[in-house]
Amino acid sequence: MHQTYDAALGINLLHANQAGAEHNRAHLDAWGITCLNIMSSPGAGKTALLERTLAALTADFRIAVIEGDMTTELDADRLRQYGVPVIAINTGRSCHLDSRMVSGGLHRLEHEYNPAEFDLLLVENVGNLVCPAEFEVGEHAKVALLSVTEGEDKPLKYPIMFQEADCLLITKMDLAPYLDVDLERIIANVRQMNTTVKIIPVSAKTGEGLEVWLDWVRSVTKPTGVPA
Ligand SMILES: Nc1nc2c(ncn2[C@@H]2O[C@H](COP(=O)(O)OP(=O)(O)OP(=O)(O)O)[C@@H](O)[C@H]2O)c(=O)[nH]1
Ligand SMILES: [Mg+2]
Repeated sequence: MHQTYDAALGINLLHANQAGAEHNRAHLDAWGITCLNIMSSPGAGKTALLERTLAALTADFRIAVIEGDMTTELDADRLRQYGVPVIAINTGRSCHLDSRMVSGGLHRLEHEYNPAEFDLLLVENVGNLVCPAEFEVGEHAKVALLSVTEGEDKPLKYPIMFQEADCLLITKMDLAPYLDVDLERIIANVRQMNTTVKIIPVSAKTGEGLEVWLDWVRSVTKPTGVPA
């Protein structure tokens, strides 16, 4: 039996969230910060990618992180080791960050630092391939990760994430030789959903593809602050 979905309630929620996202983006624009919303299913490698990204880019850009997890500061603590401000947001029972939560994070950034000094805000969303794609937080671009262990069909089964993404990283490429996975099939399925998304196969373990990813991040980030 199908459960009925209250479409009107869903639309109202998304509408309110969108207004908050636009408000957040106006603040980010005023501060000269580029914001990337990084999303994937649990464990696809978001934090591992951010570790490699921070290691490579903190010399050139002033970076802050908002780390969304239902509970714990485990990921936030991993990223704090790179010497950047990491604002942890625990979403409790919610499976995604929303614009109100991120607004709270921006207020904390504003309270503790001079936000105009930052160039780049990396938001690690809660691990979930569905809801984060629908709830904008004020980002300038959406980055989705899909690991090779998840199966070629995921872009077809979870279309919104792949339709919305500006950049898609196919992660854990080092594991591909051990799996029955067809990279060309993954890419073809992503292309069915999105003809323009930038697709980058990467491995946080071996470093494969990371320069292409870092170049993409550089291309969307304008340095305005003073490197620490
Ligand atoms: N072999 C391999 N393992 C990886 C790679 N990237 C991440 N992992 C492993 O995958 C697991 C999950 O990685 P995380 O970076 O924590 O994934 P996440 O998407 O941040 O997970 P959540 O925040 O819980 O959703 C860890 O055991 C990582 O070591 C990779 O490129 N290759
Ligand atoms: Mg993580």
